[in-house]
Amino acid sequence: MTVHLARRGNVAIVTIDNPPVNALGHAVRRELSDTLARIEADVDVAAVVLICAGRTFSAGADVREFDKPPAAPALGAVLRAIDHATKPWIAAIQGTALGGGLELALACRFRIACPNARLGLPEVTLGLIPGAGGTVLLPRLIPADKALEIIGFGKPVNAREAQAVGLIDGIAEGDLLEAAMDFASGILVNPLPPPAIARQVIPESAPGAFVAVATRIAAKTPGQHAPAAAVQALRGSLSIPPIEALAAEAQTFRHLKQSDQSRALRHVFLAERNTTRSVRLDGAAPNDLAMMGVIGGGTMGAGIAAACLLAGLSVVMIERDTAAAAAGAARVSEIIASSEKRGLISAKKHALIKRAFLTSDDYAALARADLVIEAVFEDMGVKKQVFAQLDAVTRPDAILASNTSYLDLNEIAASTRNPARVIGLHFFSPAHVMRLLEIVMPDAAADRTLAKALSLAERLRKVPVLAGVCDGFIANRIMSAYRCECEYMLEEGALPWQVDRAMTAFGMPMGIFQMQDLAGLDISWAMRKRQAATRDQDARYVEIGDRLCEAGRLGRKSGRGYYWYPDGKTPVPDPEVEALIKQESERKRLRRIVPSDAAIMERILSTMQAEGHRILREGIARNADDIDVVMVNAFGFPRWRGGPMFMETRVRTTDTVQPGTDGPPDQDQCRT
Ligand code: T1G
Repeated sequence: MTVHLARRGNVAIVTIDNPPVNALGHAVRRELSDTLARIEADVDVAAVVLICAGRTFSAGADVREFDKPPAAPALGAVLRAIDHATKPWIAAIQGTALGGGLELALACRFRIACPNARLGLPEVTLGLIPGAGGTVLLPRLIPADKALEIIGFGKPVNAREAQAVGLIDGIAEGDLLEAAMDFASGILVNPLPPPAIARQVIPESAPGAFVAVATRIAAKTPGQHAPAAAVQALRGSLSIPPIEALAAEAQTFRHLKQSDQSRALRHVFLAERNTTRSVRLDGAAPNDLAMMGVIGGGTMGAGIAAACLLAGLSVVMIERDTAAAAAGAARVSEIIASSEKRGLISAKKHALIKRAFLTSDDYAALARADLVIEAVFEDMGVKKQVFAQLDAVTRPDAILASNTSYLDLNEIAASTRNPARVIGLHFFSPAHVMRLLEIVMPDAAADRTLAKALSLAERLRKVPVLAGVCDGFIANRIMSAYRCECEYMLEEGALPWQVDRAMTAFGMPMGIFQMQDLAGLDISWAMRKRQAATRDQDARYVEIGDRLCEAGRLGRKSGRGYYWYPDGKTPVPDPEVEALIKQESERKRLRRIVPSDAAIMERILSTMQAEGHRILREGIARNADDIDVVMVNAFGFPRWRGGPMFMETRVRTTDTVQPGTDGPPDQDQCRT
């Protein structure tokens, strides 16, 4: 049973109990429908309280059912029956009421929520629009522009915001069920309002407000079908009878559900939740970590320390001297202050964080740490020295982690007294924001070590992806491969701004050359110079980056790189770079042919896919879905395209770049 019925006086209590998030799967829909019929037939029932068991109200339709044949009753049918119930239903909301879960609450005559509840219609994040009446009922409860804001952006609102716009009828302080029972007894003495479906739509809250929201939605979601469809559905439901609007909504929903973009978004949603499904290990629970050590207070170390502090962990940050420790502490304090300023934490939480944070230049301060992460200079010698000191001062059961982005973790582990407790935790900058965490597994790492790392990932609400030890693990290795392919394209006829334009038109947040200018060209230049002696002289090697650095063009920080930055931040195509690139083509006797944007993206995609297959063959990634999760979360590969591996196997439509099938030959020299 997933739906339970109880009675208290003349109030029926309907409880949905379908862990973990009370998704409205087939069993729930069927039992809810049966329960509604029983209540309608029961003359002793005057009102109904609908509540969910566990930590949250319903999170909506069951995402795992979308690719199965529809099973009656459809959610819309169940909700329309509740709309027309002769006894008023009161939705009592805790946690989140999302998607079909909120639509279920909208079908109820009243809604009350806990103070920390969140309510939303996030269907556009799955490439859909609400499919059970959300676009029809919501603008009959709140102003049309507010309804469009919620549906078009897919972002939940909190209980107070919901009450302010009229989405809920009250906030339940204290026990939710008791508050709902009190609310029920209160409504029975007054005339009932009509169900939302029978009300008139509420006009926009100010002239032009609806169009303003629609304009923002279009600007924020270029290339995406669902947000545009949401605007159209809302606009329609304001001007046609609800029955027609429901039919139009259902038709649009069915169409979107079959679309490549929705299948891609649902793929990423589930893939992000499956990265560690079969890796669940005993030996560590999320509350098994209390004190963290962070070695290094630079950008990465400060970001990691801030992420841990914001997750409620205490942190000891070690730097080489008091001045560096103070600078690191200042970086952390700036991040935490910004979090409070943006309303992400309260002043009280900020004060607690301050008390949980210690900086020192003495490793002895790490004596009680449960897990220590080093984020020092990317040099094997420096890292071995750090681990030697950690060996000497940390508890024997403490986990030692490196944030290295490419050094050999097996070599680092082997330099310690107990390699079983060493692991890689590769954060992406800014570490307190980026959700991806590559958990890099040295050969000797014990299960307990991995369990602790997974526990930290869960505590930090990161998306953990397991990676084997290799140069660049998964993310940076694939990025190096397609960066190299883009440099080939420069020699063969493309220009940086054309490649970057093709990438952003595809949906990437930034082109590869603008990204390199942002990171600084000198870092990889120094690495290439270090590796020059061992480089395979017969392999293709692009010298454009070297020429740029030799000319003092080190990227945005020097005002010039692949681009010119006249104002210090806006990239402008630079004729000098064009001339330099053409000289390189001429020196290599390469005839320049300007490629199309589609050809550029096809080469980039096929390079990502070819490197992804190598990574799978070498066992560096556990499956192709993990690679998609990495590319979406590390480099902003557009979620609505699913990831390079998804595109290769499951997308065959004209509106996307047709990925090549045979990737480029091995290009080891490119990974520098
Ligand atoms: N269906 C099935 N499983 C779901 C689910 C869903 N809607 N939402 C979450 N899960 C599973 C998830 O896979 C994981 O499983 C577990 O619950 C915990 O999730 C008709 C058609 C609710 C805010 O888009 O936003 O309704 O790994 O790790 O971080 O118009 O899950 O434990 O086996 O994310 O605490 C609209 C999606 C659907 C909400 C909880 N609803 N879910 O976050 O836990 S379309 C959504 C979330 C729809 C209607 C349309 C989050 C959460 P496992 P989690 P969390």
